[in-house]
Amino acid sequence: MPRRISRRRFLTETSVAAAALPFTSAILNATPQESLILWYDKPAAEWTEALPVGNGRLGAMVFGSPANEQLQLNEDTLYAGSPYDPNNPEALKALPEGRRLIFERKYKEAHDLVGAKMMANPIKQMPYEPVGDLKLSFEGHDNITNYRRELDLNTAIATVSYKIGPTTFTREVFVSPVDQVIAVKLTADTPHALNFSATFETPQKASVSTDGKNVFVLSGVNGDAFGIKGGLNFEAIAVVVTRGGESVAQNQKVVIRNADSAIILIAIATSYVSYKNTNGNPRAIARNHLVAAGRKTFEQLRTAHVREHQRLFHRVKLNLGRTAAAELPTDQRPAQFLQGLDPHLATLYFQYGRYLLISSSRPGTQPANLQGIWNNLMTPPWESKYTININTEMNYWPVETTNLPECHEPLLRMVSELVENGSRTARVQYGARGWVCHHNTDLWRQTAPIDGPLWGFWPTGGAWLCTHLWHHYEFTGDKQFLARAYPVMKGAAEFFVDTLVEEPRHKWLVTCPSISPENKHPSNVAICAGPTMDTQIIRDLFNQCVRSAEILGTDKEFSAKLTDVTKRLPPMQIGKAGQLQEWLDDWDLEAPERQHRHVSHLYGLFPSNQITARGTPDLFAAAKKSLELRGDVGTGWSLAWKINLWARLRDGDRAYVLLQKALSPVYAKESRGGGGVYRNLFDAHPPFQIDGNFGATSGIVEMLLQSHSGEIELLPALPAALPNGEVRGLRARGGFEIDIDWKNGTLDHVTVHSLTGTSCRIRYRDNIIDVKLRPGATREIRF
Ligand code: FUC
Repeated sequence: MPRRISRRRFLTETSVAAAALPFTSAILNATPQESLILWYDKPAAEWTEALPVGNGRLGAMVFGSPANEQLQLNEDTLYAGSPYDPNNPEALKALPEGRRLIFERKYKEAHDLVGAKMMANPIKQMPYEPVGDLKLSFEGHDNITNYRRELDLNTAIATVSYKIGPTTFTREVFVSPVDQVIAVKLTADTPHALNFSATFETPQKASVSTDGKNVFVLSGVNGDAFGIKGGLNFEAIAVVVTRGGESVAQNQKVVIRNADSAIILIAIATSYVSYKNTNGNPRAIARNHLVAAGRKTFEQLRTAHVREHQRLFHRVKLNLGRTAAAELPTDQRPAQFLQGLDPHLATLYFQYGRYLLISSSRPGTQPANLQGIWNNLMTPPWESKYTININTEMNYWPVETTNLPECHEPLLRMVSELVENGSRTARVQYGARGWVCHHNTDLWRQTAPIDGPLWGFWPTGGAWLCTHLWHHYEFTGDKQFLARAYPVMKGAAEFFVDTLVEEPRHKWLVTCPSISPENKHPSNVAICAGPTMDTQIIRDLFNQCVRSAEILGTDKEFSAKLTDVTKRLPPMQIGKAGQLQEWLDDWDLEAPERQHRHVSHLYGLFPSNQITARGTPDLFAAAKKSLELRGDVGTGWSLAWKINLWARLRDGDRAYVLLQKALSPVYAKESRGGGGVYRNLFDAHPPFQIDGNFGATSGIVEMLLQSHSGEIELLPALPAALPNGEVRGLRARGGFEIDIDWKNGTLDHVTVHSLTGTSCRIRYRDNIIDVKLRPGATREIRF
């Protein structure tokens, strides 16, 4: 069980640390509640200004307009389409020819062949779709004063308040993970002052009806997409309960007159049962949730919601100092951060990442997709699905380190769900055993190569996802979990045992055809053999299989096979500029887009541990050279990856420069695009993509704590801009929780708490301490 961090202890220590900080008075006045709020003095004018709430399954974006409130609604299984089979039987026939062309270096011909014969049909996967909007209209709420809207990360509640004359109107919104409803409370502090109408609107094929005088219902079917017919029904039901006043149904609306307060509970469900079953009964599910929630008072719903949120959220505390800038409306703070005046924005952004993960990925839900669970468009960018050549993995980079292992469950479950369709793709398209997933998947767990050869002909996506199974074990030590995960990892490995082929020059075993994600080599196509990232991922997968089999006491023969194959994988190579080669050939300097956003070959440095300062110094220097050549430009997630990479390269100041870029306001006139944040601190690719939020949260951890090289290293990349601070409750591999306090750029002390681990080695700079601990025990250490 994770340790509860006592608030008293944290606050006491905060006050102590504050004495060393330049911003003493501000810190001493701060309470945790005040310090983790996004707030604004205007309603959201655009979707990326609205505030996200969610329980992993249901999401809402709260706009906060006084006269016309809008809650844009999502349910995480509402994708277009229905179970489908996109595998292309032509592919197997074309495979030998494709390989021959690549090994003869006829890359353009190979690209054309792969494009014509080997891609999925349809060539796109299904988009994630919105449910619609809850619309509340308040006549006469135009001349308002004292406007404020906020999202409190400590309670996961969005609030709007304003005054009309002497009356204060408030709205509170949360999405309960306990009771599975979106709950809205509207109040006015003058009796009978609350008048509004409520209804649903939607871009879906759907109808709105009322039921009695206080219920309204949205019933619809999902969309068709790319030739695949929709096969899901969905239903959203809202019930309005008023205190004082009355409610009547009128033209698909519920109208509330002269109430003191009103509560709206919304339940939403689809007929999705699994990736191959759409026979659920959304009406029954939604009604059951509403009936059960309706038995509780609003206070009871709220208390249970807050308690469950805080159970996860409060496991980690971070204090990087606080200045007066932290009191500004949130959208004014990025500009201050860029000037070095608002270190607390880094804390808020770090905790926002944790908040967004808790709100978009909980046990039993779908994993967080490209937009988490928040999407208002029927045709969202990249279908708002799962791009697994970086984006989905990045979503889960902070999940173990920031003490949210439960939130990993949706992704880990998705990996096991990919096995069935992935085995079909392996068999049909490659004639291979095991399973494979290319660079994307969707609700229907499709695995075939999509989009086109430049993006999609990449067989290593499923293998990368498998490394998350191993990481979950590394952090938790949960052997029962490993026993369930191992067959999934083994199946992914089997695919490569069957499909790796000998390249002609060195006789190394390589993937072919493949790509180094989305980056063209000098032939102006991406198709190639054995890109460095593939080999790194396969080496991880094979090693992790061998270690798992050892731990589980199974599969000696298969492990021996994997060990043999591993010896024949290409080594990582250093090219003519001293860089880590992205491809088998030393093409990096001649590649058409040398500053490409994907830094795939640096997978070996982060998230993997194949390249480390002490273990592989030459490769470490080469990886640094590669990152220098790539430059600091990039999309939101690219900047976030580079924060983690510079932290692994032990350059905290460069990591901090990347964090500043990641936090530049894209809404400011001078912004030139290429990463940044929107007003609601959603990451901008642009457009909005949530991976950058999660990647930055992970990057901040990597500045403070790393545990990938067999030891727990404290403050390995502390930026000069963050000389004083404290963090509580980060997790390290081996089953430990770590608290770190630092002053004037130097470690003050560390507290190690064992969850499951019994011994660890702790490093601070060149000092090492070996620690032995019983599970459950805590030790404070000064170096
Ligand atoms: C990959 C990236 C794009 C984008 C998309 C969702 O294809 O190259 O930049 O993030 O995924």
